[in-house]
Amino acid sequence: MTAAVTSTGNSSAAEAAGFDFAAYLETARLNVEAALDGSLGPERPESLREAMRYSLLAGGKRLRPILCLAACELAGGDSALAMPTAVALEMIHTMSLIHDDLPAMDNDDLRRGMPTNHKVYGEANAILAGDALLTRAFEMVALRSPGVPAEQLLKVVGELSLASGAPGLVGGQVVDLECEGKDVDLETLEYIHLHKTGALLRACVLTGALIAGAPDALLEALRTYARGIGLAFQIIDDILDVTASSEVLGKTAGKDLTADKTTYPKLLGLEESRLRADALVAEAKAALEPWSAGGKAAPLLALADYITSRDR
Ligand code: GRG
Repeated sequence: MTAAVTSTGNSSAAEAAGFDFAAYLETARLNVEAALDGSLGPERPESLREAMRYSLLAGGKRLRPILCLAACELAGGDSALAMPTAVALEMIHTMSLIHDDLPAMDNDDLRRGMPTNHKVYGEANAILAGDALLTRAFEMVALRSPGVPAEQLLKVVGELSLASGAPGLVGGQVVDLECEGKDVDLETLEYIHLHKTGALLRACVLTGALIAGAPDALLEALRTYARGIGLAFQIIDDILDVTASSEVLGKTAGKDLTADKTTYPKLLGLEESRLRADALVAEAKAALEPWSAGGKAAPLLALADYITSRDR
């Protein structure tokens, strides 16, 4: 289920200091899976609930909710209080995957090792299941986050809105679609990925930290961290698209080439792309250095390494 966490490269430093990242990741993932499983209530009609659950419980690395929980812990908070927000983040992510796969967008038929939502439930139902997941995400925060002060929840709602809408995923997706088949420079590519991929990863760490009442300086450090891991994540995604199989990825490999998309390997070559991803992860980790005392940052540091060492 999880990618090969035993080959997490630089996280061996954290492991040497007594932090077992593989165990951390697996425990967090199981907790997230349980929370996701219990997150959908009496949605009606049943056909809508089924389509929502199909994609939400289809697996995936659960990186976004785990980042949220880890940031909450780093800021000294109780990660149980952040779980509804962690679930909300995975709902937004899942929704974006459902819509991304639609014929009007990337037109894909494989996701998380299973037929895409619209292949199973039809296009209209897939659009609506995505819409319902997106709105349910906000319900999770606003109405199903006991124990978190309203002022903090309001900030969380703000971050989720920024990450989802025109300033985030939607904006990035529009530019991405507009650029298909065109020559794209590195600056535009970075814009697309900071919005399509980076914005939600930033919301993950910021919301987790906000729930813990983190000071501004830590929020700023987390923004820098998120920028680094967001871009690195996408560079690795681009690399895996050309080097990994559909079977391992659980989605169609080689898609970027078919769709005539500009990618980091296309602009920089594979070797240079990997070096860039490594440098971005190093920048991300450096931002957390002042907050690393007592090993509190170990999960986020190891998660940054995991992003570049993952195989899917
Ligand atoms: C959010 C309102 C709203 C609309 C969505 C379709 C769309 C607009 C945006 C596309 C966003 C998108 C699909 C970006 C790609 C991000 C990415 C690299 C996804 C893969 O993430 P992984 O590898 O996947 O974490 P798993 O399956 O492991 O969760």
